[in-house]
Amino acid sequence: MIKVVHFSDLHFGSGERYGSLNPETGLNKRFEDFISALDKPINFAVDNQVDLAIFTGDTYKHATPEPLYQREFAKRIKKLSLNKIPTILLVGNHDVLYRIDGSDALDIYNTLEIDHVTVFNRIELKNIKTKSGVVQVIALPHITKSRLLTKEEYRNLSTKEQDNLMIEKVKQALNSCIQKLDPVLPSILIGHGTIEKAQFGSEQDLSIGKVLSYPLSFFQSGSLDYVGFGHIHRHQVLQADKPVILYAGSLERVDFGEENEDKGFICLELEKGKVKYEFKSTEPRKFITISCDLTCSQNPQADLEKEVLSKRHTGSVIRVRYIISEENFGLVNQEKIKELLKDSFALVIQPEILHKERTYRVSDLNLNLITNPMSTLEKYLFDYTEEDKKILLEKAKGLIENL
Ligand SMILES: [Mn+2]
Repeated sequence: MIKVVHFSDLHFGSGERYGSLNPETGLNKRFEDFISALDKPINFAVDNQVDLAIFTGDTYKHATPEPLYQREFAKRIKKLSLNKIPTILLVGNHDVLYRIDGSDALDIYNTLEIDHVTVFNRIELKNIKTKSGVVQVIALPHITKSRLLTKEEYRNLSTKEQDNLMIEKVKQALNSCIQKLDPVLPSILIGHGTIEKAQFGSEQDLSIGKVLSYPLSFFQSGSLDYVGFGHIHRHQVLQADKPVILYAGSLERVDFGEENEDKGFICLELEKGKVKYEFKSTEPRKFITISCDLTCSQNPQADLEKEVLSKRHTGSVIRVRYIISEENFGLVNQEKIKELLKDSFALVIQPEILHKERTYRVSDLNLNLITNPMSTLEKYLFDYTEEDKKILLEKAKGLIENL
C-alpha cells in the first residue's frame, strides 16, 4: 500500500488585503496563515512518512513571485526532499508566464535537480519510485496553446476551433499515456484545469476564459486508480470510485466567497484497483459575515449590536453588513461596532444606505395626454429654463415628425 498526500492551489500572495503586518516577523499576517496552511500537508507527509507528495499547481498569485514567497515555498519542498519523500510539482495556470520561452515558476526545481522532486510541465507518463513501490503518474499540467499547437495549425482557426483542437490533442496524448500503463502497477492521473460540470468557487474571476474544459469521460478509464486535480478551489469529488476523480481544493480562504467552504488536502492509500481517500481540513481562518436589515428598526444601534454580539468570533475575518435608511444612517455608531469586534482578525464594515426615492412626479401627467405628446413633453420639462425648453421642444418636434 502506497501512502500519498495530495494538495493544491497554494496561491502565496493572495488574500493579503485581510492581513496586517506582523511587527515581529515583518510578514503579512494572512501570508502567515497561508504558510501554516501549507505546513499542514507537509508536516502530515513527514510525520506519517508518506510515500509520495503531490502538488497540483498554482503556487503563487503570479508567475513572477516575490523572493519571500519563493523562499517560504522552497523551504517546504526542501523539507520533503530532506525526508526523502518523492515529491511531484505540477504546473498550473498561475505558474505559467505567457511568453515564447514557455518558462514557469516551478522551472527552478527542474533546473536545480532537487533530490526526490519531479516537475511536470507537459503531458507525460512517468514511473515514480517510492519506498513502497512504483506509481505510474500521468501528468496533465495547465495547457497553453503555444506548447500544444504549431502556428500553422491554428493560424486560420477561430478561438473556439483552437480550443476544440487542443482538447482533441489532449485526449490523444492522455489516451496514448493510458495505453502504455502497466496493468499490474497502481496508476494515477494528476491534472490542473477545469473538468466539465465541476462547481467553481470564488476563484472563477481569476482565471476563467484562459483554461480549457475537459469532459469527465477523459478521466474515467478503468486503468486509472486515482485522478487528482487542481485549479478549482472548492474541494469536490466528481466520481467516488474506479477511478476516484476529485479536486483537492485550495489550502486557505482568499475571500468571503469561500466563507462556507472548508479547505484542506487529500490523504490517499493506494493499491492497484483499490483506493482509500480522506479529506483533511487545514482548519483555515474563519470568515464570518454578520448581516442586519435595519430599515424597519426602531433602535438601529441596539439591534445591530445584538446581532454583532451573537455572531462575533475571536480571531476571525469579520464583515458587518447592514441596510439602513438615509435618515437613520447617523444613528449607527461604527466606532462602537469596531470596539465590540476588536478581537477579530480583520474587520470590514459595509453599510448599505437606502436612499429616498428621487423620481420627480409631475402631478398633471396622465394617460389622457398620450394623444398629445408635445404638450406632455412640455409638462415633463417643467423645471427647465424657457430657453432650454424651447430647444428641446424643437428637437422633439423634428423627431416626432420623422416618426
Ligand atoms: Mn489554476
